[in-house]
Amino acid sequence: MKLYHFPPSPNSRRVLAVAYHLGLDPELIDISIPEGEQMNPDFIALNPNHKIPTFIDDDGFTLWESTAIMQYLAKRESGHTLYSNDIKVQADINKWLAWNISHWSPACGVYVFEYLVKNFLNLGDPDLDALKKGDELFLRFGEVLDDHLNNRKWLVGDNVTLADYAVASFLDHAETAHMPIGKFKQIQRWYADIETLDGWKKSAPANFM
Ligand SMILES: N[C@@H](CCC(=O)N[C@@H](CS)C(=O)NCC(=O)O)C(=O)O
Repeated sequence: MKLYHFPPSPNSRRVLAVAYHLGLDPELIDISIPEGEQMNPDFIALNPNHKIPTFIDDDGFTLWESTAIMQYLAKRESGHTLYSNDIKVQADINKWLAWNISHWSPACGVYVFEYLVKNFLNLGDPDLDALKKGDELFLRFGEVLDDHLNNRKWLVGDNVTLADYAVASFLDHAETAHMPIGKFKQIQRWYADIETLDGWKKSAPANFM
């Protein structure tokens, strides 16, 4: 199996962490977003959105969208707790996956773009209006996450699931991207546990943006 990725990207990190958690070892193909490698016609033929992560299974089955790839890998493998077959537990995991796509990743993404991507690509100073909007989103949805984690080790049930990997994926950049995470003690405690997971450690990019 192959995974086209850009190592600092939270979108590819969550897929790689899940793959490693499951004991998989995909061939990694680096796509340098700053150098525009995602615009190569061969890559666009795989993913017309020209976005990483993009996954190809051993039989040629090709899939894009990080959440769909995580779900596919978890369904493909057995003997793990990442994606329960119980319909209510799975629905709960799906709820957090959808929440991550709709609310949490866009909130975290503001800081990553304004502080890291712009710096990396020489796109100028952070936009204060964008950061103000980011603060509104981050504080609003961060409170939901922090409250939920109170007295819970993981987001759903007693074991780490896809929900944890998905929601955690931007937080590696929390400090360098100046996310206002300071007041969210439960998120910090939970993320410290994520950082102890073998799949998370093994998927860490060698260099940050
Ligand atoms: N919803 C997508 C988002 C993927 C995404 O935004 N990837 C970015 C890097 S973080 C990308 O490839 N951007 C290149 C482009 O849009 O041309 C997913 O979860 O897989």
